[in-house]
Amino acid sequence: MALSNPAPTAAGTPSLLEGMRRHLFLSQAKPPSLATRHDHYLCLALAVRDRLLRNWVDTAETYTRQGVRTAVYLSAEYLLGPHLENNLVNLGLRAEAEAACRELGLSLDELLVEEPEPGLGNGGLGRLAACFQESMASLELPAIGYGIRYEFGIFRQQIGANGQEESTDPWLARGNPWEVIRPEWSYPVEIGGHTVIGVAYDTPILGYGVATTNTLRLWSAQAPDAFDFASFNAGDYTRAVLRKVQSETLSKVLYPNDELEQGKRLRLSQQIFFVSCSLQDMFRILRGQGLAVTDFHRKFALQLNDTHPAIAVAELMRLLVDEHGVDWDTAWSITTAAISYTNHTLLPEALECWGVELFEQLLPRHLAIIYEINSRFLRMLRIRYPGQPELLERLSLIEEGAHRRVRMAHLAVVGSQQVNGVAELHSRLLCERLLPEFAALWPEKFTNVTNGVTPRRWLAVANPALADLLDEAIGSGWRRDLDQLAGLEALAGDGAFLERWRAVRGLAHRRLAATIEQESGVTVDPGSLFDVQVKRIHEYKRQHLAALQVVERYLRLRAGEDLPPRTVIFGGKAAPGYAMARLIIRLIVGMADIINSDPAMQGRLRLVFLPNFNVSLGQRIYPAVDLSEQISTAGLEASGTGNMKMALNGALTIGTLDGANVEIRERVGADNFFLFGHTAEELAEINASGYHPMPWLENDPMAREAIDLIGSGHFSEGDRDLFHPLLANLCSHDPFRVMADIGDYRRAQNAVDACWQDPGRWSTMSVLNTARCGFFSSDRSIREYAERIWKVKPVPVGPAG
Ligand code: NBG
Repeated sequence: MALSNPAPTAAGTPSLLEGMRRHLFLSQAKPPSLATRHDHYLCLALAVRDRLLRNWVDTAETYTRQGVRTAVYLSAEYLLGPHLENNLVNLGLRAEAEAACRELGLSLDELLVEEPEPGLGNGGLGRLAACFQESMASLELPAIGYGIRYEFGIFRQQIGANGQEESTDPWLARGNPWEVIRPEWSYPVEIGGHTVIGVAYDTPILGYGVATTNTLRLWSAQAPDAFDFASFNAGDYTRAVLRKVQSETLSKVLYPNDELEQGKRLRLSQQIFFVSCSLQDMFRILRGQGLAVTDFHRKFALQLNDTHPAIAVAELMRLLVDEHGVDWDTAWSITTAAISYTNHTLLPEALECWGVELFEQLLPRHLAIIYEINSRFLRMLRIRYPGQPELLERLSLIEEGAHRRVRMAHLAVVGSQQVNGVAELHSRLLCERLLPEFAALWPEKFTNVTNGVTPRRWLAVANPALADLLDEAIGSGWRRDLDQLAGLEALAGDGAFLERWRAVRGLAHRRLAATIEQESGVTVDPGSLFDVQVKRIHEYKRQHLAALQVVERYLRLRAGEDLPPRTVIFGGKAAPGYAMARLIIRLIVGMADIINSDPAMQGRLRLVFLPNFNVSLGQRIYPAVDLSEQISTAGLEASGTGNMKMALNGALTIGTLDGANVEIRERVGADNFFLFGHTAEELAEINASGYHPMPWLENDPMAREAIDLIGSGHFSEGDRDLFHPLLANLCSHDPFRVMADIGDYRRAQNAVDACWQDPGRWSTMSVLNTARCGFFSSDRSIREYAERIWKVKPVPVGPAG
C-alpha cells in the first residue's frame, strides 16, 4: 500500500486545548504539577503547529505536482519576530487559543512573551525580508526563502550607566518548536580548501486566511566528520575537534552591520555557504521534477536581497558550467535571466567589496569565473565606448589599485535581469549617483519597487484595539486589501468616531507607559505626546539631531516657557564597533538621567531610551506613537519601513524628503505631515560649494546653547570630554548636515506643539494618516515584484488529491 498522509480534513486534528494537554505529556513529558510557563508556551506552539502541518504539506505537494514557477528570495538576514501570535492570527485561531489558555488557568499574553524572537537580522533589511515572506504566502505565490540559521542572532542590548552593553542572544537554547530539520537535504560547500556541510532547517510561513504555507529554509553549518580520529587516537583531543568547531562557526553568529574591516573573512564564507547550499537545493528540486538544468531560469526567479548573496552570480555559473557541463554562453543567459538584485543603500561603506587576495584564498574558482565574466563584459564595453578607458575602469567588476577588490554590486548588476531600489527617490538616486554608468548602459534594467510592511503583524497583531475599531468601521477586508483603509476618510471628521479613535490610542499609550516603567523605571504621562525615534543608531539617521532638539526643549522649559507635555522615546542598537553611534546612546542616557530627575521637568518632559529594540518591542511601540521621527539626511535613507508602520498606526510624521517619507507625504497629504530640512538636491548644491557647519551655528543661538550645555558636562557628571568627539564632529565637519537642518527642524517641532494643542485636529490628521497608508502594504510591493520582475503567478493550494 502506498504511503499517504492522514486525510486532509479537519477531523482528527485536535483542538488547541486537547493539543496542549497532549503535548505536555507527549512532547514535554511532564505532569501538570511540574510544568513551567515555558512548557505551556511550547505546548501551545506545538498544538498550533499540528494545526498548520496539513496546509504546509499540501502546499509542498501542490507546488511539486504542478511544477510551478517559483520565486526564490536569497537573504543573509530575516528579522522574523515571534511566530506564535502571528500564526494564530493568520490561522484565525487567536480566540480559540485564548479560550484554551483560560480553560487551563493560563493567560495567552503571558505565554506569548515566553517565545524568544529569532533576531536573524540587523534592522530594516532583515525585517523587510520577513514581511515579504509573509506577503508572498498571503498572495498564494509559490516562493521559498533561503538564509542562514544563525545560532546567535543580533546581540541583546542592555543600557547601563555607560550606554550600550551587549550580550549574546541564545535564541535556540530552549528549543525551537517552529523548525523541522531536514538532514536528507544537506550539501557540501568548499571554502578555502575545506568542505563544510549545510543542513536545511525549514520554518513554515503562513499566509493570512489562505491554505498557502510557504517555507523559509535556513542552513546550518556542520563539519563533515564529528572529529578527527587520527588526532584523537594520538591523544590530541583539542585538535581532534578543531575542524568541527571551525566549520560550525560559519552559522554561529549574525554579523552586526556597520562594522568595518573586522571579520570579513567569515562573512564572505557565510555568503558563499548559504548561497551555494540554496543553489544546490534548487538543482535538486529541478531534478526531482524531471526538468533539465537548462530550465533553471524558467523554474526559478531569484531575488538578491542586497549584495550579501551576490556571489550567487558566480556560483550559479560554476554549478552550470563545472558541475552540469553547460557551455559558458548558455550558462550566462540562464544566470542573467534568473537573477535580479535589490539595492538597499547608497552609503559607500555598506557597498561590499572583497579583497582579491581574500577571494583567492577562499574561493579561487569563483574568482576565476568573475575574471572571465569581467573580461567578456569589458570586451563588450570597449566596442561600445571606444577610447574611454576611465569609463571602463569605473564599470569594471574589479577595483584597481594597490589593493584590488571585487565590487559585489557591479557583479550583481551585470548578472541580473532587473535591478531595483526600494523607494522612488532612492531608485532615482541609484541611477543618478551610485551607478550612473550602468543606468546609461542598460536603462531598461533599472526599476523601483517601493517597500511595504505586512498589515497582519504590524496592525492586526500589534494593535488589536485599532484592528477591532477598523473592523467595525470599514469591515475586516483591510487585512487582505489594505487599500480598503480609504474607507476611513469619511469618518475623519466624525466626532463620535474620533472619540473612539482617541480611546484606542489612549489604550496603546497606557500599555507602552507600563512597558517603559517596567524596562527603564521611568514613569511617563500617558496623556503626553509620544515622540518616537526607534531604528538602528546611525549618524545618517541623525538621532543626535533629535537629541539636540530635546536639549533645546529642556532649556526652554527651564526658562519658563509653556510647552505641551512630551515623552521622547528612543530605541535602537548601535553596531558594537561604531564608536560615534555608541556615544549618541550615551548622550541620550545621560540626558535622560538629568531630565527625568529634574522636578521642573515633571509633567512636561520625559526622555526614555528603551533597551533592546526588536520586533516584539516594536509591536508594543508603534501603536502608541504620536510623532514619528524620520529625520535622516536627505538622500541617505533608502526607504525606511518604521515610517510606514507608524503612519499606518495613526502617527504623524516629522521628516525630511528622504526615502519613502516622500511617498508617505504625497499620499497622506502635505497638511498631515511635518516637513522640514534640505532636499537631496539642495544638499548636493551646498556640498558642491563647500559645506561648513560654523556659519549655520553662528546664526543659531539656540543650537549653540544646546551644544554648549552638553559640552559643559551637564549631562555627564561634569565630564567635559566625554561628548567631545560628537560635538567636535558636529562643529567642524558635520558630515550629516545636522547644523544645516536644525533651524528648520525646530520650526517644524513648534508646529507640532501647536497642532497637538488642538486634539480634534490632531486626531483627524491621525485618522487620515491611517486611511491613506494602504499603499504601504508589503502585499502591494510583492505584487509588483511578482508581476514585473519575477513573472510568478498565484497558485491556490487546495487539499491534496
Ligand atoms: C536598509 C535601509 C532602509 C530600508 C531597508 C529595507 C540596509 C543595507 N538597508 O532605509 O537603510 O528601509 O534597507 O529596504 O540595511
